[in-house]
Amino acid sequence: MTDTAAVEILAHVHRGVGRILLNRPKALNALTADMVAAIDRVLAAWEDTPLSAVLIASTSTKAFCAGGDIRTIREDSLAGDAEASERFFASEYRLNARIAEYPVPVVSLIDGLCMGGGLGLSVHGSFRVVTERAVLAMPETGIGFFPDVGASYFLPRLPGAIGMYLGLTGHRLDAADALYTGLATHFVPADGLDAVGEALADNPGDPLDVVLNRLAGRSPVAGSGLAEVRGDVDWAFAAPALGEIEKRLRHLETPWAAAALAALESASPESLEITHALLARGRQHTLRECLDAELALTRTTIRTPDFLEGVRAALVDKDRTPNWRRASLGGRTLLS
Ligand code: QUE
Repeated sequence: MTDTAAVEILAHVHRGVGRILLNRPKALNALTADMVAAIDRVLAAWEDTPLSAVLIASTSTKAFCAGGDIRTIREDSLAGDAEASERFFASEYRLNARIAEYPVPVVSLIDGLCMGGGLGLSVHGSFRVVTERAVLAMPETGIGFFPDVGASYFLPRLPGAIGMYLGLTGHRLDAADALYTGLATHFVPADGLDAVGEALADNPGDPLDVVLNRLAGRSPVAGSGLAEVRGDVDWAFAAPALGEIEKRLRHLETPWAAAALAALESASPESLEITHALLARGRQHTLRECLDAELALTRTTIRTPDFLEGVRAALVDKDRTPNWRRASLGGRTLLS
């Protein structure tokens, strides 16, 4: 671990509660290989420590974690260093699996942006607390990638066709939507987050769920915009093929359907094909199987023109006008 990485992850134990703080605020806590390795080492060491819970949180009020450090993945791919990317994804997905199987409850405190790799850190744990500033998304089809970090396990297990909708369009959820889908489990106002660790330490005999519920302000779950369009989401996104999803969205003629269509039209057509196939079959597989399938997919995906172009447009030049290899849907997919 380099000195820089040492400060990008802060970890300590206080009164029987472990706390891991993501501390790379300038990059919205995008996960580097060193950060993944550091979190994994901390969790491995704490497996033999009697803790009541492990908290994962951020030093930034803007972001919990914006995802993986895909800028570096792109640079490694362009430099022909596929092994570096392979090592990154393999260790990131191993960490996702460790969190899912961890003997101590893992509680993520999501204040601000949480995308991709940030969801990988949080959703596989026991509880996800969101604040009024939380924004959750799986936006990978917009950069020529696909929803990974176990998304092929957790998205198909969301109610109805919500997971397919989120994975294909990258739609952003607020706190109310996140609670509605189950991606979040509890609401705590941002100014109450600092009290979570102490409350867990003060009540070691109470179920974590009960302690977290006591800290909740008025839950905003009733205000979920996603709940209001749920019928249309389920009808459109349960269609058996991408072309059929688009046809149903066109048929609906609602503002929500128009926005969903626009999102599909701006995403990488190849990413949409891969994502649809991946999510359609994820429900039959274990988390480990899903992570293995995703790891295999990363090997081909990071070399595609759409991935290099998508990361360029979103994160390097920031022009947000990717020139995808294929103009629209239809044709072969990497999975067929
Ligand atoms: C899709 C992604 C990511 C993304 C945008 C997408 C992602 C990621 C970042 C990101 C954002 C801000 C930063 C940064 C990275 O954006 O994984 O370093 O400062 O890390 O559409 O998958």
